[in-house]
Amino acid sequence: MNRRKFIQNTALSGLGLTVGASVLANEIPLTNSNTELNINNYPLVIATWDVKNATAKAWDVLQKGGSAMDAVEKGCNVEEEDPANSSVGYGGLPDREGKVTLDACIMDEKGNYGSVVFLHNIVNAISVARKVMEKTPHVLLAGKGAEEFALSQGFKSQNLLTENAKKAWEEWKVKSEYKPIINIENHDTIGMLTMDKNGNLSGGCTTSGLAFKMHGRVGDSPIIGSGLFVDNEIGAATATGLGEEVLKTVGSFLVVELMRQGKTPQQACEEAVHRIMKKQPDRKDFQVGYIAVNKKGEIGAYAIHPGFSYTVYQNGQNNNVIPKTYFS
Ligand code: SD4
Repeated sequence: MNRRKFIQNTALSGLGLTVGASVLANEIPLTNSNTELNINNYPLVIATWDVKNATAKAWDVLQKGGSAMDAVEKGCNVEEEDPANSSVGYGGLPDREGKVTLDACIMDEKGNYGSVVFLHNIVNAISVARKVMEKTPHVLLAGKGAEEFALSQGFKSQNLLTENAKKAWEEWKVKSEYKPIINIENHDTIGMLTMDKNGNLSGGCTTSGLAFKMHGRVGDSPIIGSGLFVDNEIGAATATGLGEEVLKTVGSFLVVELMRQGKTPQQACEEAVHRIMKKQPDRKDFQVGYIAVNKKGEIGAYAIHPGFSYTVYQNGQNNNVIPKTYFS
């Protein structure tokens, strides 16, 4: 879905937001069959937003026999390097001081996790997160330390602020109002889940975070259990949208745990959104979207508002899909 479509969708959603008719999760019967493998469903790649180039790259890695971990890293790199994506890597919109700061994490089928937060000057934050996972005794590096570690691993230092992003920041500074607009200003964070030909899962999430955030702000995307969670016995989930709300409900972990209890990926994503909305049913000014996959290679997705989409590459087809939403 392109930017204009988002603007249209947001305008439409502003005309009449009503609570969607989806069934409350506690009324959904448990299925208990989420852990059986179904070879017809994988390999597969699923990612937040319309990121067909990224899912195609990940699919290509899987087709060549690559691991789910390699696929997720290479797929996410595509968006990090694309200056047209204003929520990720090079070309990401800066914070209110004009600095582009990146958050990313990665998780493999063994439950290993690596993360970087508040990283400056390095395009491929997800690859640095993988190095943290593989080469250090830690799981999360922040700021200057993360940058120094990246440089020690051979990553190049680069100014991430493009002319377009600088211009957007200068325009924003005129009013300096922090009102992230649903689906427009802060979309395209890439959360990607991959399942290789053996049915093993990995996931990654990479972002420049919310545009014009406070300097030092870190969102959900690099935090295990919030922006991403992978449990190779059960499934995986990832999030996009207002990170503060995902963090408060440990959203991705919640989705995976709900699948462990027998819910389908779709039911689990819906329940995780309902947990957020239950505490603030009348608040309509923010977006959160989840995508999930279970061990059978079944997928689910759900968001608060229309305007969210995800991309799935499965059975040789790369499709952008619009999921159900809480508000219609
Ligand atoms: C954050 N969740 O930093 C991210 C933003 C996002 O699409 O998902 N944008 O809060």
